[in-house]
Formats: sequence, C-alpha cells, structure tokens
Amino acid sequence: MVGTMLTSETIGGYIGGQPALRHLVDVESLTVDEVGDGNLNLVFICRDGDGRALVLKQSLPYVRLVGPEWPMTEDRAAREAHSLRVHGALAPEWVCALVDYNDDQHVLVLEDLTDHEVLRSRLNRGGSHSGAFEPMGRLVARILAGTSWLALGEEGFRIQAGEAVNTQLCLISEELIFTEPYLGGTRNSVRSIVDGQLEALRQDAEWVAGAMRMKRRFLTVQEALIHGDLHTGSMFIRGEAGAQDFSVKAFDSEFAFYGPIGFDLGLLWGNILAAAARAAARGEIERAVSVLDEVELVWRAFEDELRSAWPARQKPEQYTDAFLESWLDDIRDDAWGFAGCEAARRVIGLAKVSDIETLDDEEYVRGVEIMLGIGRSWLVHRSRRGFDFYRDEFAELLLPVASR
Ligand code: SR1
Ligand code: MG
Repeated sequence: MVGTMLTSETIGGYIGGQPALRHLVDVESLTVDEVGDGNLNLVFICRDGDGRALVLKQSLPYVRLVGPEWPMTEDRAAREAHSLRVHGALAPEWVCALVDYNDDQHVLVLEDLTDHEVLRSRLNRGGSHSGAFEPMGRLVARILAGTSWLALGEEGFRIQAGEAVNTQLCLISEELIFTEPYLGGTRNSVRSIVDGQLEALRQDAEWVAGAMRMKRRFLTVQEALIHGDLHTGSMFIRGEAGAQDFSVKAFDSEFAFYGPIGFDLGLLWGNILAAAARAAARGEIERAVSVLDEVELVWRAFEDELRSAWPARQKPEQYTDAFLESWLDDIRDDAWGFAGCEAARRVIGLAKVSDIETLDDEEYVRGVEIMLGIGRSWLVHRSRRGFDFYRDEFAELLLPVASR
C-alpha cells in the first residue's frame, strides 16, 4: 500500500494515532527535525518537552538522492525492519534497536541514538577511530553464525533466504557497485583533474574482469542475511574506546538480503580505505597508517567471533574444522574483491563519499590515486596478497612521488 509521506507538521498526529507509540512521547510538546542525509529516505527526530525522543524513518516511493524520476519500492522498509530484528536478536549491543514498524506506511521507529554521531562524520573531522571497527567485525560473524544454514538447517535456511529477497535494492548495488564504474554510465562523474587516472583504469582488462567476477559472487552466493550496506555512514559511535559510554551500532540495513558475507566485510574495508586515503591526502601520515590497520582488525575480530561460535553449528560431522578453514579463506578472498569494488565506486559512481569529496583539488588527486590504486590491487589480487603486502603498498603511496 502506498502510504502518505510524513512531514514535520503531520508527524505528531501520526505518533498520536499509534497505540504503540503515543505513550512514549508527549505529542503536545513535540519538536520535529527532519535530518535524513542518506540517499533514500526521510528521517525525523521527534523530541518532547521532557527530552524523550523517537526517531522515525519513512521510505519514499523513489530515491531521495535523485528524485521521483527514479522510483523505488517502499518495501525496503520491511527489509530493514526484518534485518534489524534478526541482527538485533543476535547482537543487541551493536545494532540499532527497532521500536516499532508500520508496514502500511513504511515507517520504522528506531532507538534514539542522538547521543551518537555517524562514524564517517567523526572520521572526517579527524576524530578517533580506535575501537570503532572491531565490533562490526564481530557483528558480521554473529550474523553469519546466526543466519546461515549452519544455524537454521538447510531447509529453514532456504525458506529464510526466499523471504528476504530484496530485488530492487540489490539491483542498485549491481549497477552502482559492479557495473557503471567499470563499463561507464551517465551517473558516473569525477573532477576533470583525475580524468587521466580513470581513463587508464578503464583500459585495464584485469580490473574490469575482477569487478565482473565480484558481481557474479554478489549475484550467486547466498550465505547469510547480510546487512548489505555496512559502511561508515551506516555506523553510529559514541564516546572513546575504553570509556564506559563507548558504543558502536550499525543501522540502515534496508539493503539486507541473503548474500555473500564477504560483502559486509568488504564494504567496511573499502570505507576504511576512504578514511585512510583522506588522512593521507591531507598529509596526516601517521593517522592514515593507523586507520588502514583497522582493515586487519576487522578481519581478526570477525575470525575470532566466528571461531567462538563454531562449536554450536549444526551437523558438525559434515562441516568439519577443515571446512571452516577453507570457508574463511573464501570469505577473505571475497572481502578483498568487494572492498576493491567499493573503493572504486565511492570515487567514480553515483553515491560518492564525503571523505574524498570534501578534499580540495590537490588533496583530491592524492585521495583518488589511493582509492583507485589500492582498490584496484585489492580487487585484482584479492587473497593472493595479504595484509602485510597491502599495508606496504599503501605506505609506498604515502611517499613523495619522486622517492617511490
Ligand atoms: C541510490 S542509493 C545509493 C547508495 O546509497 C546507499 O547507502 C547505498 O550505498 C547505495 O549504493
Ligand atoms: Mg543508506
């Protein structure tokens, strides 16, 4: 059903009409801010005179970034509600809680995380990354351990995967992440000062074939109910690592579907690279190196959490310890490939990242060189190279051009 679009003026009436919500805030004293800065939806923060708040998110029948000329199913709100419930049950400490979901009007009511900030914003202003990514590596492992066939059994797994089909949102990813940056498209753009870099890449058959390989993996691997868009703009953070109020939470999982778990890890890695490239481009060399170290920390956390969950799997006589080792190898290989695609698309494609876009021209050229250069290497070599190799390759790009 096509619902009515909420506005700051109508939202009090909406909350007042919902038995599950009207006791949570005082609608008479409500102040409402529309704060949606993502690419797709409306987001309202509704706070009453006593400071109690609800966060409402409504999916529009089109892509907000582009406008009504790009229609988009509002069912993505149901995909998000479902994944928030499932992921939240597996890792309540690392997932934004869903308070309520109205399927008729495609409205999610979310935990008030207004005391957190979006991780990308923190990183862009030079804030601490310490401890920010490890919980996400653990979350991805919990998702894998809790939604794969090893948890649900083979029949239950197929049923869950069938119910989580998310065709239109997957199509966005197929086009924006795996097709247009490599084969061209009217939605691509870069500043003209890097046209030469892009032109050289487009002639690179290995790079294009690598991306098509990852598109095949994205289309055909059905492993777990993945988040589907796990980047630094889909993470909230509060406080500093080690402090009592430190908190990291994933949100915005409307791209969720049963897909390759390496995609969630790869998107994290690609966005860690964006933050590292930003620091490098601005001459913050130490920070750049320590941000990039988060790539390996994510992997170690993921691996550690998955190994801890491993004894509880179904059918251990079939899925042996040797199977786990080869599965981990496959996941890491996928993660490198997906990370390489994410790095390229966040520079070239429609949905760019502020880490790079807010750089001045001179910094931008350096940032793009790192995103496209390291991204290419990750995509083409994947697990044929390792963390140390990629760290060294990144460090090499930090040297002045004359001394490379
Ligand atoms: C049209 S949607 C563009 C991008 O925004 C989302 O956050 C996803 O990353 C998607 O690819
Ligand atoms: Mg989003």
